[in-house]
Amino acid sequence: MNAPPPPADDRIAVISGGVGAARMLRGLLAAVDPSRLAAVVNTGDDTELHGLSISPDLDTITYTLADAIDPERGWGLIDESWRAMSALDRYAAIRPEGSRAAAQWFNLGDQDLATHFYRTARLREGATLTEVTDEIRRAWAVPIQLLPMSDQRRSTIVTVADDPDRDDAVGGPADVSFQDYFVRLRHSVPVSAVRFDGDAELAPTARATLERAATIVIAPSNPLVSIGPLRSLDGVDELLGGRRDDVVAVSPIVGGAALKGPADRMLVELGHDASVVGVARLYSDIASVLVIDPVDAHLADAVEQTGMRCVITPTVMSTPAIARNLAEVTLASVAGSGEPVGQ
Ligand code: FO1
Repeated sequence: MNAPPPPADDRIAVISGGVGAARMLRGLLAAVDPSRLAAVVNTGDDTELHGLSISPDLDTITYTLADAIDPERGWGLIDESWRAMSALDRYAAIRPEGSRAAAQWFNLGDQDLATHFYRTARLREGATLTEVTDEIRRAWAVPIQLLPMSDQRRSTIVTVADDPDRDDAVGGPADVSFQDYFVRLRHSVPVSAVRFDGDAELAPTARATLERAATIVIAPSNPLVSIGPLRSLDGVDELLGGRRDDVVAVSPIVGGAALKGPADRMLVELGHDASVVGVARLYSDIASVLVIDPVDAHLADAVEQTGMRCVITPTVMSTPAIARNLAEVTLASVAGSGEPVGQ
């Protein structure tokens, strides 16, 4: 017999990718007390370069909530310098053929490197990614809980039509890591499949948070490669499906386009609709509400035909006031939100 579900607390768990989720979290921070917020963050994008453990989505959220993000790029630190990257020129010039040392396609700023040094050293000392993430959060005085989805590696692998840089010069489909697809290939090559590799489980703190939080928000992140890795972990879809009435998703697609990144193209290439209806079909088993932008209001009936309730409010977070309104409307749309929003 299954154990009875643990009692809900008053927290809000936010299932998060990178940039879109970070902006949504900023809106939520303006709307509710920070002690109520916990982000469960994608680590499928994590990579290892120069021997360093890099967690881009965790860092994007940390730097955004610390007001230290570069606002133009949406990743990395503001007022960054790139001297270490430039110094790799010397070694790139003598690197033997076939060596991947001194890689320069993934830009690590001088100050950002300190985060990767710390994370790598602590993981090597035996700390879990959940512990290290909390330490980095404290160092940046981020006031909400940040939880990696897993303490083990679950890597997003993208099958691309061709990888022009690969060694064998044969051409044709190739499996590459998410950062190879996103940064090295500038997400400009067609994708024919996405899978998630690695024996990983939902981290215990992330699990307890998803089980107990009063409300679960799926942030406006790429449903396939930012939310998909968490959903690929054992038991997650069952957990969310069992709490469907408390789960609300915000569409990352507005007017048929992704606000950032390749989500729109990727949805089409992988056989989905690049529209709020396509997003609703992906989420209807695990969430009861989809929040969409007014430009998509004409698709509200089609969204509701998937079995989700549709809520319409501006979702393009171009100002703090819009982000806060989106947070408030999102929370008010689901039963479990409990108390009225506001501090
Ligand atoms: N994105 C890029 O487009 N180019 C980069 O060189 C790059 C470096 C980088 C370094 C650290 C970091 O935390 C993020 C970085 N990103 C870069 C962003 C990252 O690839 C994406 O934001 C996510 O993985 C997609 O959510």
